[in-house]
Amino acid sequence: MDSLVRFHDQHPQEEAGSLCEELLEGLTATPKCTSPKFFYDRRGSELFDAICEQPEYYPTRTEQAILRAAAADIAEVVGRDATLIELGSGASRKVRLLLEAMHPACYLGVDISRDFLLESTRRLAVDYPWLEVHAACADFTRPMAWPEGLAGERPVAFFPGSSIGNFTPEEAEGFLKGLARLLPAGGGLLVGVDLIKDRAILDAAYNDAAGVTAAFNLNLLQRLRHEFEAEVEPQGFRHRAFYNESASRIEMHLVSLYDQAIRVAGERVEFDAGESLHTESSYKYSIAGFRELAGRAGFEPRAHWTDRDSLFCIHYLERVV
Ligand code: AVI
Repeated sequence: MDSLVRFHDQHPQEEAGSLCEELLEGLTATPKCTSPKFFYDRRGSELFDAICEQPEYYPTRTEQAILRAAAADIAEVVGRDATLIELGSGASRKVRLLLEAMHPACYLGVDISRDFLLESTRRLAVDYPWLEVHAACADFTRPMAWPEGLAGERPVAFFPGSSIGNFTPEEAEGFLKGLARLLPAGGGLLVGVDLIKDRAILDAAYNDAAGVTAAFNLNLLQRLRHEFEAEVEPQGFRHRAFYNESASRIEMHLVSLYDQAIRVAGERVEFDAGESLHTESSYKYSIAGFRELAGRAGFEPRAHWTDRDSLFCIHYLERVV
């Protein structure tokens, strides 16, 4: 085993069959939809990283700038010696901006992608030799328990990137309620949330000029071909993303360019010309709106940090019992 990282394997059993069922359920629904989780095969994850580098896609660099500028302040509010738990830790890049200032008793990275998780937590352990590093391979969107043997008494979850925006508000509330159950009174949540703003900024962020977001969206069809025996021509679809103001969300769609039938896992799925497959929603919140949602889930707002242009917000919420 690894001497630098304590690894906890909580990965659910192979679920290819149920993934396929879930996919077909969405493809045969009206209107057609798929969960954003289907974006993230290897290529999809690379394309998402590339999206974060696009000049129009402000969330990543804005959140990083807030973390950099507010790290000392955040540490003061959150306190030292917490058990810092990063949900969907991926490359564990953003948490680096907090570690020195927060000096947690231990760090736990939680991610579903085992190899990626091990690689990035190992790097963290090398770069921060004073830090006790744990890694849990788990699907944190499902009920889970913190692994045994974590140092520190006050768990603080870190959920950056506005990933919470890819849940519907009802799902987000359910997710936060589940998280609240895992936190004792005084435990906390540091969460990055994209703010409601001028639609031109939002529309541009999801329609970058280099076409990376379009490639990310269309890559879903390639994944269906490789992993779900789909017969589908990606050239038969186009990327569409727009801000739906009444629902406070960006919607991403793949729009069929003509009448066509595709096949997924042996099932025939028909598209009319112009019909769309809704592939992702990215909800945006006001500061007050997100606080209300978190309040319904058992959290109380303690502090928040935003950028000068009010593009993005990091909330610190405490578990109240
Ligand atoms: C991962 N998530 C927060 C991104 C977002 O902005 O909703 C995914 C994304 N989709 C298109 N661009 C980025």
